[in-house]
Amino acid sequence: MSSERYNPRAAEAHWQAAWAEKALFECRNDDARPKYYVLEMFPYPSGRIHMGHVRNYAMGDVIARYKRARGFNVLHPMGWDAFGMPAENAAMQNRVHPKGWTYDNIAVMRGQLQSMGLSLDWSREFATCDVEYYAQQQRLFLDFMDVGLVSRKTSKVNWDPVDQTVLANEQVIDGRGWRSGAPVEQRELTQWFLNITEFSADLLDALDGLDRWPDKVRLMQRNWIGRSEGLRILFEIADGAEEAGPWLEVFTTRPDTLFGASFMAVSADHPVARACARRDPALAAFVEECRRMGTTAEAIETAEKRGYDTGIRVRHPFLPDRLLPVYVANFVLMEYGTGAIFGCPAHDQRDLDFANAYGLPVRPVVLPAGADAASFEVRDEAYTGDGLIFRSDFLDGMTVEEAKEEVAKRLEGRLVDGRPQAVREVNYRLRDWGISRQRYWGCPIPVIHCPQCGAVPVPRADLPVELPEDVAFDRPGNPLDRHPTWKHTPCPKCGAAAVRETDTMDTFVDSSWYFARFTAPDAASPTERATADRWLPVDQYIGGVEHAILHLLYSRFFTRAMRRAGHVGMDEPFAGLFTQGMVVHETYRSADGRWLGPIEIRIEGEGPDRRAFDAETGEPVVIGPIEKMSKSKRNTVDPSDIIATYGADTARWFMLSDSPPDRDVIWTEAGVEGAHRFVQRLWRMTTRMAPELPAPGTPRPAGFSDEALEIRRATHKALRDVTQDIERLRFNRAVAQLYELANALGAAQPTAPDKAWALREGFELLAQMIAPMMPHLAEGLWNALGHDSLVAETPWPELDADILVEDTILLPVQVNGKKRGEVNVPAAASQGEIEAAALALEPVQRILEGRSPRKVIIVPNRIVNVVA
Ligand code: ANZ
Ligand code: ZN
Repeated sequence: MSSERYNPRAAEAHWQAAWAEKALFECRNDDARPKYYVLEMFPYPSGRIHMGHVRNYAMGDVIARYKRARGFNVLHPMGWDAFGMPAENAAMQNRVHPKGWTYDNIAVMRGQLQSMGLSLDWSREFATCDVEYYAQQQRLFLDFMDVGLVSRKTSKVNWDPVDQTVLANEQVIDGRGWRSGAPVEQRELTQWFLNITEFSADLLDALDGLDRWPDKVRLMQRNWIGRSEGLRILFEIADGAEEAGPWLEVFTTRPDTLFGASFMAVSADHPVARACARRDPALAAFVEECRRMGTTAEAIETAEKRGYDTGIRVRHPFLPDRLLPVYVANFVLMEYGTGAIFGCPAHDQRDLDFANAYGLPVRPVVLPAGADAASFEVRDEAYTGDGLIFRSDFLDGMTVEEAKEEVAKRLEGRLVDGRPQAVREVNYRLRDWGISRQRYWGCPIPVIHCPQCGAVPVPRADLPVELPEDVAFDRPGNPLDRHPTWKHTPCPKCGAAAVRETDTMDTFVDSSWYFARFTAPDAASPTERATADRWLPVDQYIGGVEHAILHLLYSRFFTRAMRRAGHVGMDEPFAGLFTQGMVVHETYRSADGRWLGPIEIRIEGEGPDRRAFDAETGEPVVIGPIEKMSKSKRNTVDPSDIIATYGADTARWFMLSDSPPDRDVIWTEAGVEGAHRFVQRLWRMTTRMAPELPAPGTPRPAGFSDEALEIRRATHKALRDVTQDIERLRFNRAVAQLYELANALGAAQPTAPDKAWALREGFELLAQMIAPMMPHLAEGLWNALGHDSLVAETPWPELDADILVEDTILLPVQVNGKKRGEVNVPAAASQGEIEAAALALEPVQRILEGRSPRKVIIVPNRIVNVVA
């Protein structure tokens, strides 16, 4: 069989069966070896895996296989993030049940992942829509209630009047529902919240300790949590509505700009706005209009800044004669700070836009370095940079920081109506997490609403609250809500007729603790505490940067919440995080603007002469920019097609080879073919060479010729570098090293016994080192080299570092005047190192029998004399 072409299809199935038969990747919780938990973000069962999955899981599998070979007890599980809208959309469009649709998709995708030869522990697999999983999630919800992390509040939501559901901000596109296209309304709804803001400070501070996370992800989290240090200041109401009260309280992060204040603004929901609206119908209309506006950051940033003068005037704290007008403004949120601000147009863009629209004064008070105080002006662009304070009385000449402190100190020390006029305050932009969704295909919130007792938790003994299966999707809205029987149930407290909560949980809840569940997927409680504590945190988490904010933040919150409820003993779920780049591909468009897929076109020529044609009609096709693979642009390549044609190893190898793993990788046909040629070459080289090599386990020769040493050097240099590259997740560099080693081995011939031995070592190590990336081929090569064991259960090779020392000298070693051997030491080795190397020689140790030598005499560059 030796020089036949390698047949990946047959070989891959064969080795997958061999691994499965020995259950090599099932890991045990009671294994005493050190643990290593590697996890890739679990997929949504959309129907088929895409190239992004292949890349993600190929990387995780390199780590898993490598760590296993290094002697770790590796946990590498897989599951399904299986609740969510697409299943319901499919139900509405195709009249299939969300459950059937989901589990069918899972079956297809499981098969696809298995064809990749991933070293996954399938015995731990679950889907978040399994009753066993969401039952435990309901238990967690009740536990979180008990420890004070659940609340019920009204909040403004984006409401899609056609689909009759709440939309996340991302689902509102240009003010319309992403699915229905209907104009989105703002509604006040009572919803369930998880109190993530209890941990704002800790979630922020602990980012510093996550030193194996990318800086950019930590920065994104920091910005999302959005800590700001500021001051609450009371402004005296000098003139205006009685009902507004004597003081207006604002929150500011820039008290240094106080002398530049030219107006005040309050949110449409602020009590002052409500009070004034009662006597002013025009203001009431404006307030209504503001409420309809979206609450997204984008809506607020992009909307035209508008306001309404209430007629109220307040007094500047340091300038008793300056009275500032109070507006109701559409860019001030009630949910942040105090819902009221002072506006300093010169140094805040929103304030400037507003001031320019309403003819309010613009007074610069921060002077940029090098600017001229007499002529410095701000017109259309606010100056938000640093500088020295001017035109500000006692603050003049101070830095921004000094001025902030000075204003704080003076106002803190001034009592008004018996309280300080200002207090320092830290604010966070992070909001509590509203988890209610008016959807069917999610985890039911385990609560019953009783007319007498209010919201009553479902008793734990009555869990799970199971989703009913007989639901109809013929109308929009939540099928749970209009189910004839499901929601009716007696109150667990008083027995009165009551109704179930029909909202289900945000699917981000499902993915916030699955990594903990994998540690004991069959436990009768959310976790098995001791087991979870042994496995967590995940040592290496890998996924797309699109989850850098919400998923990771929610998981970090959940871990803290689970700790408070006694389910885990740590705060942070992921010790190491890696965010992989995307898989991108050229795009193709026909003359009439249709997108064409890579298999629908034919390429001719190369370089500047490269042209594309419609494979069917022969019409010319425009080659467009390289973009993220997406169905809409049809520039996707189906992993199953690639695996069927070239095998999983080729796909994995190519995914790992071309670009650094955190960058985008360009999928090209030529690249895949190149990878496949390498697979064939390795097979050919190894099977041809194997018969000429000494048997496995042949003792190492006493010495090596220069040529043999050269082979060994290439081998061990590759081992050293590949090991480091895998440890540092630089897979593309590891791949490059392996190409180089293959070239070196391919050029050598086993013309003498020492060279043949060195070649066996080289080919064996090559097979072992490609195993994390191309596990099937590696088994084939290992087998061709005469082993009946599996590479997947063979330890990582030992590095022979000595032979890598380029400038070495060979020193004879004598014991009591008789030559017993030689040591190969770096030319620059110290006396101590030479002595240690000499004493480590096997014949020397035999003579010493564990005693220390009486004396070691080293004649530099000549000889080592051991006196025993
Ligand atoms: C005066 C001022 C002058 C401000 C200046 C900024 C620049 P961060 O950093 O995000 O916390 N603000 C306060 N509460 C607000 C609310 N409810 N809605 C909208 N804006 C609000 O932002 C704090 C700044 O945002 C505050 O500092 C306040 O404007 C505004 F040159 O006060 B500042
Ligand atoms: Zn009751």
